[in-house]
Amino acid sequence: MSARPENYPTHSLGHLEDAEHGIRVPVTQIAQDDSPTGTPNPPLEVYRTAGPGSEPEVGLPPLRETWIRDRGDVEDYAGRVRDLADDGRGAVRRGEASSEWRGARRSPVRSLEGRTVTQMHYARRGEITPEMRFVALREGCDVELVREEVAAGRAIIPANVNHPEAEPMIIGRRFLVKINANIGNSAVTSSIAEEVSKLEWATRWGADTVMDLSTGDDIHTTREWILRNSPVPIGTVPIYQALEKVSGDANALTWEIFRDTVIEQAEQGVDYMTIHAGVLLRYVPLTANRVTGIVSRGGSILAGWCLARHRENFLYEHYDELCEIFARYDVSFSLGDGLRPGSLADANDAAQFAELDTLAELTERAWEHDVQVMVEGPGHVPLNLVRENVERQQELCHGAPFYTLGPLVTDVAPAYDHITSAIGATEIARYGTAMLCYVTPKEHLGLPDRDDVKTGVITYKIAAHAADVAKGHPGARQRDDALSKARFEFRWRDQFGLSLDPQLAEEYHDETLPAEPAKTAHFCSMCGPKFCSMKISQDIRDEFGDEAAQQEIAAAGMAEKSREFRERGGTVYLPEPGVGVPVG
Ligand code: IRN
Ligand code: FE2
Repeated sequence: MSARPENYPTHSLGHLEDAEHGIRVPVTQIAQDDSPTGTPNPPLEVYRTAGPGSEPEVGLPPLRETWIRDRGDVEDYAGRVRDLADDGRGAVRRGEASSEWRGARRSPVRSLEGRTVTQMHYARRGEITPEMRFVALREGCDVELVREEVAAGRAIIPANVNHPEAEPMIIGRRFLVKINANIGNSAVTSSIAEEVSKLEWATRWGADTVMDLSTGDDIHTTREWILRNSPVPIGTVPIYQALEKVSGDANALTWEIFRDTVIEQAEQGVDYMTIHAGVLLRYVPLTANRVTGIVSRGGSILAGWCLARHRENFLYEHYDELCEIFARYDVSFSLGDGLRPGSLADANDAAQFAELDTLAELTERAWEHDVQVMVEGPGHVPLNLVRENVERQQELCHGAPFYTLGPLVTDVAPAYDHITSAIGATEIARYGTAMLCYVTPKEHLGLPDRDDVKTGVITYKIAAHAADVAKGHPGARQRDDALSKARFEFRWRDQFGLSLDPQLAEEYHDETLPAEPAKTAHFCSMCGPKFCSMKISQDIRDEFGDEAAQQEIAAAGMAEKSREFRERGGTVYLPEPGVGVPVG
């Protein structure tokens, strides 16, 4: 097992421990130097999703396997994965042949007939699972809060029983804001190993979940490799694979083909699936006068299907069956926003909000099956209309987690849409969105490469974190405060180490001040030694002593000003000399 390289020399792998229940949560420990005064600065422990590292062909250790089996409500069975491999349905067979899988081949599990194995089900029965303990430790909160929020549907822990490798993660407004990175969205990719390396790359920079949007030939095998190597929950949009199975002919799609695809993916361990069941036949005409029509891929496939057959969306019609399948594996719904606006002009329109009404109905129907749900949201929305989106969703869907794609707050900046969307993402998360789907600089233009993935993830980490701070989330500002202190004390290396992208911060610094002593210099290249505000502030502090002494000086200064004020007659508006008496 190769250990995952850490981001920076001051970073190391640490653990939060719940010894009583045998649960260990990995964290990144960031070491810090002492302050110039000699005061030690304790290492900072920060949230980490990169997992322990794996060899792609072997996969990660199945962390949750015993937790799942000890509950005694799942069974092994042959499963469709094997059936499919035997019946020669293209993708699977080709995939099986091209992979050299050396890890343990597990047969899939599912719940015993009639049993529900969702985290929501246990939570509602008052049971605390190891998964709940894990996320509580990770979030630094009481496990009872986790159980309550999951039971009420206000948070989800996407945790398919066939994805034992995953470290449990919670999505809900009472918890840290999460971010998702999409990988693998082209038919012309890249080897499977490359997809795994994209996954590692995304989690290394802090993705909390990853969606595999692969559409290529080896779709099944690619997903298998991703799942076996993923320490974070994996999401998919099964309609994409279903469409592949009918060679891209949307009219040929049927419920049966879709259902089989869902089961196939559930057996592999997909933790949440985007289901565009809210695109109803009668809503499609509402998009006719839009500037950008239907921009959701899944949404347009289903709208096309509904129109061609003039029938109701089969996902809506068979929704309860879908719930029953999800309940047996603990797959979470990510209710797709197939009618989300694709431009500022279309934001908050009738089509979007009609679909949201249906997503609210579907949320409650899933809850009747104890199936976990989050609801997807836009898109493109002007800043002044962003807040309404999350408030409306939260009200209609009774607090079910909102998961939004940005939104972009302007359409004028292709190549910078990670920024236009991070502005909307920060705003929407601040008012309660639980997870943000990242947008990369290539949005609307092309496929993201490694650099774009990194830029997208870090941009979204910033949005999520800024929202956590604005929400007053307990402890959210710790890292900011530590970094600010390091900056003020000219502990350059700590400043880099505490930042989201230590290497780049260091690189930028070194561009102008490459010499090693500059890392301890009490100034930076922006203002130089003479004009550094931090340096001047420190000099002031040195001259006037500690905080108490400064307060005394400040108090004396204030008293003096107050005396002056009274002596001048005690009016707030003072006439300029020689101008005369003010009139009003
Ligand atoms: C998130 C919120 N709204 C949409 N998303 C994501 O967009 C969704 O989860 C998926 O990863 C991606 C593409 O979805 P469509 O275009 O098929 O709806
Ligand atoms: Fe867009």
